[in-house]
Amino acid sequence: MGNEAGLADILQQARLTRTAVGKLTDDYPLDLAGAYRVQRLGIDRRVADGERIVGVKMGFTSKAKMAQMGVDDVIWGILTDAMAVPGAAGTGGTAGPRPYDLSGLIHPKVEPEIVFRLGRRVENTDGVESAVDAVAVGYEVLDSRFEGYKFTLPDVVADNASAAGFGIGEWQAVTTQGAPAAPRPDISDLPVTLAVDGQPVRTASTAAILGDPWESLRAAARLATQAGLALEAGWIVLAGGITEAVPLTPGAVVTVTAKTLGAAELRCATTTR
Ligand code: OOG
Ligand code: MG
Repeated sequence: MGNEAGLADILQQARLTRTAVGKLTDDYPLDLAGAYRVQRLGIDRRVADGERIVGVKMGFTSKAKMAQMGVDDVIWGILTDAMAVPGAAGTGGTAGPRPYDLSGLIHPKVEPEIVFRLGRRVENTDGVESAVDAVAVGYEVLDSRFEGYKFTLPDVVADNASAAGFGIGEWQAVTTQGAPAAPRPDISDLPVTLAVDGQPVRTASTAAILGDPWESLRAAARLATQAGLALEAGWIVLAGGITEAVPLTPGAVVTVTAKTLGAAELRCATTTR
C-alpha cells in the first residue's frame, strides 16, 4: 500500500509540474487491481483538494484507440469538475468562453466522444440504459503523464486513463428515462467528424465504440459493479474515443460533430508557456 501511495505521488508530481515520467511498470510490479488503487488514491487527493467527481470515462472501447495506444482491454478513469471545459456547447454570442489554456499540460491530444448523463443512481448492471436522461456529442482532452504516451495497461490505469479535460455539446434529452422496456435513441451508427481549424482530420462512425456506444455504458456499469461503486445521479459517462486522438496546438479550434447529436467545440488559447 505504501508503494501505491508512492506511485500516486509520482503521477501527481508529473501532472502538477508538467513533467512526463517513464512508465511505472519499468521499475515497479503493478497489476491491474493495484493500478486501480493508485488511480483512486490520485482522485482521492484531488477530492481532498476540493475537486468533485462528476463521472467516469471509458477507455479503449474502439479498435482505433487500442491500435493507436497498443493495448487491448477496456478500462476506465474518473472525471472531476476541474476537468470540465466550459462553453463547449457553444454560446452563440460574441462573449464566448475563455480560450482553453494548454500551458498546464504536457502533450495534450483531443478525441471525439459520445457522452451519457445519468438521471438516477446506478448500483448494478440491470437496466443501466434506463438511467440515462440525456446524450451528447463531446470530446476528451488527454494528457498522459508518461513520456511519449508509452504505457502498459496498468500504467495508463494508474494514470487515470490519461484524463485531462472534457467538453460536452448540447444535451439531447432521452425521454425514455425510467422505462426499461422503452426504446433507446439509436446512436449505433452516427457519422462523427473531428475538425481542426475547419478542416476534417478524423471521421468515423459511432459504431466504432464496441459496435454501439450503449455497449460502453453497459461496460461502465459492469466495471463499477466489479469495483463495488455506484454511478451517481447526474454523473456523466464518456463512452470512449471514436477515432485516434490528435495533438492539440496553441490557437487550434477543434469541432467535433455527430449526426443528429450536434457539435462540441474547443478553442485553444494562442499563448504558449
Ligand atoms: C488513454 C485514454 C483512452 C479512450 O477514449 O479510449 C481513452 C490514452 O489514449 O492515452 O480515453
Ligand atoms: Mg477518451
